[in-house]
Amino acid sequence: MNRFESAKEIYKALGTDVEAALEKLKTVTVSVHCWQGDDVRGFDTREALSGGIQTTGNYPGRARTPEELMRDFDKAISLMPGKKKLNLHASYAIFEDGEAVGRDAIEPRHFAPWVKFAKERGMGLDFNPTFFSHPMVKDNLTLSSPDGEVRAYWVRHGKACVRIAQYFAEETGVPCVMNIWIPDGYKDIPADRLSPRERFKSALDGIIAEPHDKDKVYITLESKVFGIGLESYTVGSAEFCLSYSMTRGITPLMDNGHYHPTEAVSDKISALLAFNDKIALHITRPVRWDSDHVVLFDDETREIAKEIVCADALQRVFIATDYFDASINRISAWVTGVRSVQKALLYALLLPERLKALQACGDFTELMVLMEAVKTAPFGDVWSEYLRREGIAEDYISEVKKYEKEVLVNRQ
Ligand code: RNT
Ligand code: ZN
Repeated sequence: MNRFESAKEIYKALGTDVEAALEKLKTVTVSVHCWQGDDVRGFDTREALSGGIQTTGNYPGRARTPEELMRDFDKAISLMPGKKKLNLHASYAIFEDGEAVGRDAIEPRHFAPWVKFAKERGMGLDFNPTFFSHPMVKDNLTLSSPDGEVRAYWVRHGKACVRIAQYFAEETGVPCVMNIWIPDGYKDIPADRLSPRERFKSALDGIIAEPHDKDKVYITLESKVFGIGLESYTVGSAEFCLSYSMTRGITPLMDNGHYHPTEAVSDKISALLAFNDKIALHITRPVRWDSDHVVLFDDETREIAKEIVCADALQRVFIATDYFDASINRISAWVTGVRSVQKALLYALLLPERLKALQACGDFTELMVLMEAVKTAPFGDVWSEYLRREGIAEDYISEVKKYEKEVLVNRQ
């Protein structure tokens, strides 16, 4: 018996149908963020990364142009199994030579090369307005700014992005998730916490009023607890964003780096599923702060996947990655993070159904024993088989190193 067949037997004894798990995994889409490839720089401005988020490291080979980013993304996805989408930010607009277009005036045509790229690969596209790294961010404020001109500029940006999201969905035939996250906040104790939130609320109302098909464009809103330089107050806090989403019928998005360190997004998933048809996630790895480290196959990533799978919500949760590490090979970072999410999903799909029943009948003793037994089941053999069926090699570091030598080191 080969290792996979033997693993199948072991899982069967635990009560798991391995083939069914593998089949189900094939139906899950992970939205892969484009911004790991260029340290969240984008192409539309020369501004430094702002908004209280940071990349650290100076590993050689950052993608500097759309062509380089596409090439790197291609390399990365060639090393990832499963269904993928490409997640773009508005700052990745591609302008003709000499064309100067404000973010408030971007159009679908500025993303036509990305649409072509996605279509050729049979992938859907997700989108994000970019409310950072831009001169119209004043005092770290965008949609909540007391300056009406600043607010209006960013509302126009948001609306332009809704139109682009609609275009993405129509062109690719895959619904587009358009996520709104603003960095707005204050470094020090604010005198007035309510006014910025009231302004953010009306500005959001303006953006979501832009006509779009609700079954093609899913507008999501991402909350946050603090940013670098914005430690004391964040306009788009968890309570604000959740209340806004619920009252406006848009989709809440949770980034697992955006909560206090002892809070766990894994525990929040079911709470939101009880009230929302769809929810969205940014999967990241916060180390002591919202550091956006590369996602690993760790406890919380597994627990997040477990919650989605146990709630039978794989088709209700938009799963996206969001991390950026500039201290190691960026292609490897991309692949390690996305593979970790996929591993976690497979791990969750291999959990015995019986666990839930044990909880329901109050057999907490056997529940604990079975949960522990699963941890040492031959997961790796099932993962290897999954990769084999997807036509993806287990090893990716040699490919990455080869690409680094042939392509990345020449980018000085
Ligand atoms: C920032 C948010 C946001 C960004 C990306 C680039 O803390 O997580 O999602 O990381 O939009
Ligand atoms: Zn995020």
